[in-house]
Amino acid sequence: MVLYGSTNSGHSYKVRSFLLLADIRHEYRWIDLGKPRAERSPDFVAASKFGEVPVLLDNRQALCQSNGILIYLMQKARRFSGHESERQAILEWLSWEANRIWRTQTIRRSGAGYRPCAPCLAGVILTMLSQH
Ligand SMILES: N[C@@H](CCC(=O)N[C@@H](CS)C(=O)NCC(=O)O)C(=O)O
Repeated sequence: MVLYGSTNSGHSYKVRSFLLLADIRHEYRWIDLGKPRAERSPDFVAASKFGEVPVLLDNRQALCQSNGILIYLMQKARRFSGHESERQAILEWLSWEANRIWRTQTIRRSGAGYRPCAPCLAGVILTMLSQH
């Protein structure tokens, strides 16, 4: 597996955390979000449907959207999937969290005058995640 991600991205952080915690072998390819999208590595540009990280390559299949990737990994690796009675709660938490990240990013971007991916969520989200 190959994970395209960035240390400035909370969305990437979630997927990388899963891979590391579940001990899944993968290659991590760091994408410089400070570069214009067209100048990022051609393999990433080809794999990334929305031009964003994270993207997980598995058997030539390019998966995007962090929570979609988490659910894929959960099913494939049979890790962190919880008991059947907990599945709905897992989906609820993933949906709750996606909305929180989106809002935080939007607030940061508007504060930064809508520069493309203002040092993303780094400060805010990574700090938040590290505290839990
Ligand atoms: N909904 C997507 C959001 C991904 C996203 O916003 N990624 C940002 C980094 S945190 C990105 O790659 N931005 C690229 C850019 O702005 O050029 C997910 O959950 O994966």
